[in-house]
Amino acid sequence: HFLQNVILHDDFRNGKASVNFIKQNPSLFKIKIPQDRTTKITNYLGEVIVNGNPDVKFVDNSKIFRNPIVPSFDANASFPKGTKDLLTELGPEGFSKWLKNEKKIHYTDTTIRDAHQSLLATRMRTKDMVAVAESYAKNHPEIFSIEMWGGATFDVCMRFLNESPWTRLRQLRELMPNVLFQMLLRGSNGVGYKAYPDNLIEKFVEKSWENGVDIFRIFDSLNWVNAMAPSIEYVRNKTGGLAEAAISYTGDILDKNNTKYTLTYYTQLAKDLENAGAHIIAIKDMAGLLTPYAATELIGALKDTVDLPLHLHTHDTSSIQSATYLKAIEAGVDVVDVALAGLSGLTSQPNFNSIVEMTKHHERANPINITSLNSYSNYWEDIREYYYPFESDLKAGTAEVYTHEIPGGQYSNLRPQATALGLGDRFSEVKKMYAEVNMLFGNLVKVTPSSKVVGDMAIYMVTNNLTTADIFERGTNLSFPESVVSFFKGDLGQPKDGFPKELQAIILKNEVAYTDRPNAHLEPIDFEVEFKAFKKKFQKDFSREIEFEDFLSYSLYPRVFEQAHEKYKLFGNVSILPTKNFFYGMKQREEIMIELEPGKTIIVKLLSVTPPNDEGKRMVFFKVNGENRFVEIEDKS
Ligand code: 3PY
Ligand code: ZN
Repeated sequence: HFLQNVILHDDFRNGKASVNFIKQNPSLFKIKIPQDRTTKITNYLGEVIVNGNPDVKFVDNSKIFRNPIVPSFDANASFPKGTKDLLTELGPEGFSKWLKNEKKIHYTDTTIRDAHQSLLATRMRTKDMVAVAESYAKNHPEIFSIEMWGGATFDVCMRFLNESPWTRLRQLRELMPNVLFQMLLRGSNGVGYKAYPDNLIEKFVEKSWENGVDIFRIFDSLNWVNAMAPSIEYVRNKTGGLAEAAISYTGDILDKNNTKYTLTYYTQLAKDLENAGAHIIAIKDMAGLLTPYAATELIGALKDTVDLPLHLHTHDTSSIQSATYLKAIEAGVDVVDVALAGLSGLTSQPNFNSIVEMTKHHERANPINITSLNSYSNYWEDIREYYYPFESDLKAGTAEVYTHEIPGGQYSNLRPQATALGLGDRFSEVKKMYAEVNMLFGNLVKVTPSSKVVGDMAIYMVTNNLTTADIFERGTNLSFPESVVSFFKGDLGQPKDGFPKELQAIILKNEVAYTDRPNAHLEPIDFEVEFKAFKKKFQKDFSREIEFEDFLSYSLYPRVFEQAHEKYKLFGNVSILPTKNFFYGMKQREEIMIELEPGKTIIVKLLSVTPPNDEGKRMVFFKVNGENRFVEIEDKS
């Protein structure tokens, strides 16, 4: 720091320092021990300024960002009563009955979970959600639920944003205490891509509830009830929340040639889920295949079969899914999933704002202040700009989805994935192969993680120029993607009608498949022993008391957690940075405010960046609260 004071002194910088420079400037010895957090955050900024954020593959320097406006609200007013208050009052069973008896259509807002998962590769940062949360909860307490957790958000949060998913949940809960929070749970796969020990899923459900989740949408990527039943039970036994069990929709019930996923198949599935203890039935149309007339049939039949409210989810990949909602609403669906306009459409959910307008004079209309709702869409439209590197670049809806059946969230990822593997020009082949692999694998329900297995195989086959015939002829000599082998072993559970036997033998070679629950092959976690070991390993680097929730993150994603932790040690809490600076660093002379903690804000200005020295290092000069500082960053270019 003495050196820092010398280098940053005006006389020294202007070449006016004489031999007496040090003697004449006793202030050089006034060394202020740097605030650890400030050092870390300037280290992060310096790193991104010099080397870029490794997650941002290209930077558009001409991009001009707008300033997102949070619609006004009364900070001193209490929160108007919403569905969360109703759940507390009625309990899960009573709430479920209330919902079923409601005449008006209800809305789940997916903007801060599935919408950005499906449009922006799940990169939405907590800060941008938190900024608008209280305003939204106060101005729109009539919203049925906010889907804000689970699915891919859990690991992406740690992996790419260096945030804790638990902190996101808690911060939002505090700012939105009146509206139900909803998460997506992949049944026995939790928020991961593989099976976990049952007692880990049980603890995860319990802690999710304690931290703020109310509705657990539970699905299984093969519609296997055995894989969903334990999670339904955990929600019922360990929480006061709602178990919403999902039937994942695939194929077309109106197609008479479709003998596998028929209307009867779905109604039976719904009945089984009701018997397993569900409070709500979700129809999870992850690829957006439920056509309007199919919705009339399906919703009608489900209402005749189960005594539970129905909650419809879709993706607008085809661009006609608002017609499906219209038909579903006419047929009596209770809740539909929508995204605020600015983050709706294409692979995301249908447009909330427009659906409200569409149903305005309908007998089931839910009166929502559309002018206000539009102002929230505008907020997200402006926020979205900051995430431009993660846009999938899909320009229009596609009717191909009915052929390839790729889920919305996967579809928007598949093109960048294919491009990264050098298959950019062969994306049509990848889509075609996806459909072919699906049939090769016996016509599957395709949703995370089974959809990933099909996608991996499709990419593998296109990359290696393999045909279906090749798989049967040369398969014993091929080494298949790990996810494919694991799937055929039974690691994701059992598909309807089992695995195609000949193919299974080719893929597994000498490995033995099993037919019971994959979780049955996993040792339960000894929480006491393992949490202790975890604390011992990580506590020293934590600036706060380590929590059981951290241990859950680690248990679900050990490597991701460790890598995030390494970054945390270097950079501290980067979730406090404005999104622009988190992704793109700072421009020269740019000045930003960073709130280190409530009431403690620092002002950081970027002064200059030196060319690399002999060791390839650059010095990045900042002014922090009026005081000069620099960090030394290795230029990796
Ligand atoms: C997820 O599992 O993340 C999904 O959104 C599946 O549709
Ligand atoms: Zn979805």
